[in-house]
Amino acid sequence: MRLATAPFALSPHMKLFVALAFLAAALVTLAAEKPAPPALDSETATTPAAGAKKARTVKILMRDGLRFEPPRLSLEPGEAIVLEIENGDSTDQSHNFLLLRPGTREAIVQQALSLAEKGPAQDFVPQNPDIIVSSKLLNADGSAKVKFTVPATPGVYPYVCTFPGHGMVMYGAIYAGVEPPPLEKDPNIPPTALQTVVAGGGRRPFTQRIFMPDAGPAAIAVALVGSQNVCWDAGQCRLRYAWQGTFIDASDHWQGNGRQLPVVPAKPWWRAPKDDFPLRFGTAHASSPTAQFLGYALTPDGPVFHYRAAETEVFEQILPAKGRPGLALRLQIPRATGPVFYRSATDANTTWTSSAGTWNEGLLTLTPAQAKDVTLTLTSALCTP
Ligand SMILES: [Cu+2]
Repeated sequence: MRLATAPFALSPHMKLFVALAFLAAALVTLAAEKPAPPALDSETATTPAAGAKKARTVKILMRDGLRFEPPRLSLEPGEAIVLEIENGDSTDQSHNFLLLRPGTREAIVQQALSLAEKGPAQDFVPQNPDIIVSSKLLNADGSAKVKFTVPATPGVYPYVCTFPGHGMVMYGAIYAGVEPPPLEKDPNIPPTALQTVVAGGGRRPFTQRIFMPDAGPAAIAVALVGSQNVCWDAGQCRLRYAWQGTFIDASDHWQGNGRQLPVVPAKPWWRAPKDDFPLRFGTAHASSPTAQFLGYALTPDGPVFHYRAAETEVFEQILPAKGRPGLALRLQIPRATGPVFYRSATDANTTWTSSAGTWNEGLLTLTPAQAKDVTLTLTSALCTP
């Protein structure tokens, strides 16, 4: 539609079309700004206005254990959304979906309960102007599309299932123009949500073999005790990067964008250089040895990686640095036959120290005796103890 170039050259037919388009756009806005009638049938709720920005499709799943997946979404205020809701609960439970005005979840859950025997006929959706949009009751494998416009007022808009008995645990939140807090500190999502979203459900230490961004296919993600997390590459037998805060988000349906890799929720504060295995045996300038991964053992402090490099057996454990901002890397090389060298990767923010050996411009030299058990400490100005 070339409105800008030919504003007065519209045929009567076209004028009607344009008028209808604006009316439709106004209705879409109204649906968001004014209380929408509850139990809007998804397919008939609203139609995207001609010329309006294409609605974004977002998926939400109902899962076993009375959970929404994802338990929270970040959307733009005023954004047009097509929400595809799917009941993927394998335990044959029925669920509905209601999007609410901020701070109204508990009251609406109570109101839905008070519907009593009238509940089923209205899909357990009460009459309440604080309901922005709702779906019908979805039986197992049922699905619905709900179209709505994210309210223009920034805020945290709860969503909930009001099927009797579900509302107190089965909920989540849309963050509209508001920065969400770290998942584990989010008061707007239920505690059960961490189990589906953060791998390990917030447990530390926690070790998971998983495809990771910026690592080979045999990556191992570790949530260390405390707040540090690392990606250790079992293909290359070395630490690849470290980040602080929430562990990986391994929910593959997050925001419905089909992302396969888990999300590392914070920018790594340290990254290993590309293609540089850090250990050398015998001479510092030997070429990079081939490393073979032999497995890992779990300890109460996290995994101990076991590999062989240049015929030398190495045990490596990554730990949080005690009382310092960063990591400790404990190396145990029981049978080195000559000096062992560690090529540290330093940048402007990081500092390496060690419990033994001598440093020379980022190169650590260890005698075979020192290499039996040495701890390197990597501290960074970019993280906190
Ligand atoms: Cu439910």
